[in-house]
Amino acid sequence: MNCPHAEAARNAGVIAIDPMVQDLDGETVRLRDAGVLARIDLLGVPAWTVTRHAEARQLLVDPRLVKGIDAWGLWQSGVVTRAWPLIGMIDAGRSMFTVDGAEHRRLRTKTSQALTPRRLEAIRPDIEKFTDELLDALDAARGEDGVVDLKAVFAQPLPMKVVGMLMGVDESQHAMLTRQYKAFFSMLTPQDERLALLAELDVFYTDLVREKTARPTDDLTSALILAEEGGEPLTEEEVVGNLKAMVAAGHETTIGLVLNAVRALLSHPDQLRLVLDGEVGWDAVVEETLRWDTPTTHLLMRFATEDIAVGEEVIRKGEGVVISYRAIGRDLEQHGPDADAFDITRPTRNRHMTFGHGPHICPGAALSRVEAGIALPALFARFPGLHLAVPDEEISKLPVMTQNDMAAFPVLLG
Ligand code: STR
Repeated sequence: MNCPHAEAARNAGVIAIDPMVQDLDGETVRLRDAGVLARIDLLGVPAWTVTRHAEARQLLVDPRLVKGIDAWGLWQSGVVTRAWPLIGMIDAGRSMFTVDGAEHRRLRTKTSQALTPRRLEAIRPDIEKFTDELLDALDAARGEDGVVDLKAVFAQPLPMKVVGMLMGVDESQHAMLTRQYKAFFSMLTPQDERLALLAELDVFYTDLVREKTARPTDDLTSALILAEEGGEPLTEEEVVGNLKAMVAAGHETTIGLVLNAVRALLSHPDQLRLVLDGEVGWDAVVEETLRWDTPTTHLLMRFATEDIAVGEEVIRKGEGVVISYRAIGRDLEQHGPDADAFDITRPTRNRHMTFGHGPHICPGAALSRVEAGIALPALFARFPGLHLAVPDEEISKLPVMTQNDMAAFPVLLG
């Protein structure tokens, strides 16, 4: 029966997340105002989201919330299927991203060990070399009007080169991967195309894992294949799952970090001065950008295996919970009444939770800090007159629901 009143009552207080990302700041404030836990609608699918630092911190270590999609009531009942455009964010194959508990530790240990700050020192020179090459490419890519897209020529290829080198993905495949992930994340991609490209990527990664099984090299993919002494090796599916997660995560999120930092500095010249004069370090820029303009807007999803009370609300068994990192970064209780301001001198700038918390905390956090920590100072040293080629308001976001990504970032190199 068509009953508009019942429909309205059901929707009261539900915030529909805009797939076109037309007003990210407005949406973030609405989520924050809606409470610790907010009801959201993700393209017709209901979920909870946690919008506050303190409660997210608790939920992220709560073993009653799990990542495996089988615990989701809407999936069990067949309401959510592979036809839902966000399904690829959750049902991404068995990997450290989708498994909890002891099995999760088994899947994750080698990766997190390979990405410690100490181990990363070894690849710092490679990252510096990639950065220098891409700065040359930027110089050469200047159009007749002097405009160049900092995203396409610099911020996008750098993380791809780094994660490609780590995982042993040949350079010849980087452009293909960039294209596929762009289509994967975009809400404008029809779902059948998205499922087809995920299937193509599965074939690509499976072939890569078979090749590394036959001829191991010194990359992380080969290390994931080889068993620990006396330990159980990961299955092919598990290695493929981890590889997919690493490439997708390492690539997409770091683009956002680097570009959002540049954008924040160019639109806050006083802050840029502080760094260029050496009064505040680049690490402060990186941390404040992570807090203020998080690369990941919403992280999908965890599922309640029991009823979980949070403040006044109860997450029922089987319901899904999203972590809204952008809102969490703007938490007034955690960061003060000026949480919406970009301020690299803010005392709480390091006390953000943008990499998550608990067992699934981002294993690539140190890597992204190294990448941004090299890329940003090198960019401003090489092009001290760098500035936006269009007014800041004209930079458009990509229609990507979960990631904070822009379509292009036109700059003049000065
Ligand atoms: C993309 C599709 C895929 O094949 C595998 C994964 C697993 C890791 C996910 C990734 C996804 C999407 C972006 C994520 C990443 C982990 C970190 C990254 C969610 C679903 C973030 O944005 C934090």
